Amino acid sequence: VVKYEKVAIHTLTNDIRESVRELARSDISLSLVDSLKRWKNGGSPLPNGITAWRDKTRLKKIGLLRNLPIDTPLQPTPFIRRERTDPTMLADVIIGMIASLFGSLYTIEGKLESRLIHDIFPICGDEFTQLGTSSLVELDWHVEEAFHPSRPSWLLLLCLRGDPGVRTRVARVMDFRFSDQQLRLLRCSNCTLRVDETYSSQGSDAEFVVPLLSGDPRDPQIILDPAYTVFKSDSEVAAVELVKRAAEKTHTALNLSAGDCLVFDNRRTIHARTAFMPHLDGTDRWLKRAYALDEQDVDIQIRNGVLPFKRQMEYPTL
Ligand SMILES: O=C(O)CCC(=O)C(=O)O
Ligand SMILES: [Fe+2]
Repeated sequence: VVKYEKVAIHTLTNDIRESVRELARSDISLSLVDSLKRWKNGGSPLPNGITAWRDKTRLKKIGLLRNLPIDTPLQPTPFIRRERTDPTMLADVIIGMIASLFGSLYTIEGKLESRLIHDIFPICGDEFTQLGTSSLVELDWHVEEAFHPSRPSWLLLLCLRGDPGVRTRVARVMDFRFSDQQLRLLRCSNCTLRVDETYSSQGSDAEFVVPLLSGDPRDPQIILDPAYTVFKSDSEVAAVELVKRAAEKTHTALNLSAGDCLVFDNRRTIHARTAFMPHLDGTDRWLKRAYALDEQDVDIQIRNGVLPFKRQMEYPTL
């Protein structure tokens, strides 16, 4: 058993796993958003062990919940973009239930894939991109939906089919050590971000200026997405390199296997993924991905789980 000191880990017993499967099955015929609304009002029906793990995850900023129920038998991993997976997969309900423990399950308007639960598998043609669906290249350090002021508070990745050769890497800002001079550089660095290709054309030519490091010095927030950054100066390049070096030194590398749900604070950690060989034959790695927004981070109306794209962009001052 691998021990990760920076990760809150909880493994379900097989009995609890099966009771969670039954709970999800009883909700599978209803819409996910409706189920979550009911849970929000009536409290989550998930067992206490899972809510206790959620509390530890909030403190540690990274959590791993193991032995969750997933679909059996599991269909072959798709490898074509938007190849619809079964719309009522058990795994969608499971990740939605876990996400709702951390906040509101939501997505951002304008994404080409409009569903609340995303499928992440290597896509034929995306091998060398910096999208979650890449494979042959390392996915560089980033936060999810970096450009958006209502970027996810929490990111969830539920593994349906693992690949023993792949590592998801997560680094907490709280573990970074910088000199005063470096901190000054980071605190006054902005990133100019482009909107990535998972969005339709409405926002694609827009640029968003975001602070790299912001907020309470004892609990700083980070925004990083080098692949979509338009660098405006050498000092911006230096600041991003500094953060990436700190992440290389302090990160936790995890290999996800079927039934593992990795959760991390998307405002206080950055993440990356190692390169791997895609087979595009139905056997590839397959994750479900979901975004959760903290009550306190919701500053705009979410309707049916969709947060409007266009808004006045306001960030904390540096
Ligand atoms: O595949 C992974 O482990 C992480 C993927 C990722 O960063 C993403 O989909 O945003
Ligand atoms: Fe990501």
